[in-house]
Amino acid sequence: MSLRHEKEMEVNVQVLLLCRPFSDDELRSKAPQVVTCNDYNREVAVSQNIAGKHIDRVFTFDKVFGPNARQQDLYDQAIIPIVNEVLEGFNCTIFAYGQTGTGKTYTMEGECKRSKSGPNGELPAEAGVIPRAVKQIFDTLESQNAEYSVKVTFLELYNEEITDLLAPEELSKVSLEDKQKKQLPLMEDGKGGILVRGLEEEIVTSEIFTLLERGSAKRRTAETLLNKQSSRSHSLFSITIHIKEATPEVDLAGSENISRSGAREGRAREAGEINKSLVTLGRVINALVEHLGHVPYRDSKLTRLLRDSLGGRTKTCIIATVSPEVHCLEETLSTLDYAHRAKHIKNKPEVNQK
Ligand code: ADP
Ligand code: ZZD
Repeated sequence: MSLRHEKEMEVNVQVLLLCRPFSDDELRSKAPQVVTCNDYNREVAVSQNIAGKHIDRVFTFDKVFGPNARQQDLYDQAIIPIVNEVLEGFNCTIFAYGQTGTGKTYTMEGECKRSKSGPNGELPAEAGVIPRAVKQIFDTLESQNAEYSVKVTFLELYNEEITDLLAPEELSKVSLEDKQKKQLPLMEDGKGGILVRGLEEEIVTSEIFTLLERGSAKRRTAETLLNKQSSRSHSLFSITIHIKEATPEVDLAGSENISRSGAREGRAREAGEINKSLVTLGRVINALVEHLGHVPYRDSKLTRLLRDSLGGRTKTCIIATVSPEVHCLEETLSTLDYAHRAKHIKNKPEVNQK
């Protein structure tokens, strides 16, 4: 197969479904389970019978992870291959979509619990996609003796405003007004891409965890200070890798890869307020699936940032998260419908070469 052919191949967005376990409280309240996962058949069933009203629906996804799946299962089965593609030169995006409280942050970031890491520098079992991907990237590059550089960015999008979660400290006691000056603009990069002007790009070594800590601490501070509801914020973490090939004949075959993770979203409307980014994301997916001529990427910052990931040249994996709980049923069905539609989006991944 020629390279040209390979370049023009369309691939579908990959969609994974993840159902979190019942929390201790939910277990105590003996809430009925309305979501049943069959990981092996990649199916998820939603069923409920009340007062003669039956809901019975089955959805199939590229992979299904039921409540017993561990962080490592998801990573080994679904994410390792994606990170390998990043290391081969593709741009890849992984993003989580689902109702608040269904595990987007848990999945993408994970939790540190008490122990900061396991024995001998291993990640804790509760580490999510981001720290595991970072580890895989450094482990691979180190084992290849490659000459490389790794840069990361971490931003938060809230109410159509972008804040840099890695910007140097001075934040703890800053006034609300000062912080609003820190909003960063989105700009076209002149090559059909998009960039966030003024975003801190940190060159990292494997000592990245101080940086992650800075990011999540800053997000927490901002949430408290500005009284933000995390249910309406989106976080985006990106990793860019440049690899210099060792072969002297080849002059600088570099590659630039971005692996993004957007987590955190919530109801489309809360207290009468519209989450513009989330609503637009829905419209973009709809336009792509229905092959409508106009795709309204430009209508929100989230969709501008994700433009290349939805119908562009990036390989994209969506992790849809749901709760097993009966009270979430309506939102669960809407997440499943939405995620299922997203399976039909096609991208045309291209390897970066420089
Ligand atoms: P979101 O980011 O979607 O709002 P969170 O990641 O904050 O949701 O998860 C909500 C709660 O559920 C947290 O207390 C988290 O620890 C727990 N949780 C989510 N997913 C899992 C899982 N797969 N296993 C165990 N606990 C989980
Ligand atoms: N989910 C936690 C952060 C939060 O909401 O604050 S967990 C992972 C990815 C990006 C940012 C932070 C993390 C996180 C962490 C917690 C505390 C200090 C540093 C980093 C984490 C969790 C498990 C393994 C590695 C990093």
